[in-house]
Amino acid sequence: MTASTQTRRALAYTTSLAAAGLVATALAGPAAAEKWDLPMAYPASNYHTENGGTFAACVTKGTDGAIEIVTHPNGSLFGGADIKRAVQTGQVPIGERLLSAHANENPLFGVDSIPFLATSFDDSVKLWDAAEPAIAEALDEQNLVLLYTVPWPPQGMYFNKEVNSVADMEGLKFRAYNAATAKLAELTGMLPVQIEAAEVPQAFATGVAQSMVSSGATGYDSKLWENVSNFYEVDAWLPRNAVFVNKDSWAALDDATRKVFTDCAATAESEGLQKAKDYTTFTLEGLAENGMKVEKPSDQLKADLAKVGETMTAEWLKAAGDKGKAIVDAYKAN
Ligand code: PCA
Repeated sequence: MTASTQTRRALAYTTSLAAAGLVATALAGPAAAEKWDLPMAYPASNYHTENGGTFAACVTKGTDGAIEIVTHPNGSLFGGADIKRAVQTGQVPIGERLLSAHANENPLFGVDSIPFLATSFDDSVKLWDAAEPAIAEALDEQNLVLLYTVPWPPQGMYFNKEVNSVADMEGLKFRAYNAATAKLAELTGMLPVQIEAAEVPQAFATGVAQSMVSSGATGYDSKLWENVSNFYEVDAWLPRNAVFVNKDSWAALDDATRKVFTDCAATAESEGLQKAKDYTTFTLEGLAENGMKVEKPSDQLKADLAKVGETMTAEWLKAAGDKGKAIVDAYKAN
């Protein structure tokens, strides 16, 4: 039997069911389920992804299955670099992405990657409180509705040798994940190459990268101990992942459904923050247990990086203009 014969038979069958009133009955049951694919860039075992899964289940349950959100971890549906555009253009209705990876579109998206501005979870929350309205507005201008954000743990530095100063970094191949990390590499004499988290294990295994700035979380997720030996807790900043919805998809939802989304998002934001804190300790211990040296930076390294931070802060303030300055001032005033 050919495919088209099969289709014709199926149609004939459906028509006869409809005639019998059976299809109508089936459709009048629970509201027609809509499947919303949610692409994510990080591994399934990472807390952002798990938290997103809980959020997805919350919406699916809260809407009685009318909207079923299905998460796709580790860049499996869209690579990290493509997720935001996929949501903007409506290829998918919802997605999760590292905000600062888009600082090239709008410097405000990089507010959470200014070195040494907000270096603890508490300060990260304070900075986010100051920044959120402007960022939500910037996303809105790009056809996106911001739902929630969750920070990554404080960013430290990974090396395949002991490093006690910026001079020790000279010439290393450095894995970058946004404009700030690439800039940091440049200012420290390293050679940046942009690599998504999903590709990090391979990049280090093949020698494409020898160092990076990231959290203990991503080093742990990537089993980085197989290729690097040292992690320095420099606490440079805490970047955030954001979950956002395509504005047209959002506009099509009724008020009750939107409330389910925003309630689930509020829970995801607070539970995600706690998960981030828990995962910080768990993964730093995990790196050490697997043989890495996990330690505070030397005074020299700290002083060298502070200088780099000053340069980067000045550059960000210049790029982000009045809106950027207003956020930093509001943050500092609190
Ligand atoms: N992990 C992500 C972003 C920040 C982090 O801690 C990464 O390395 O890509």
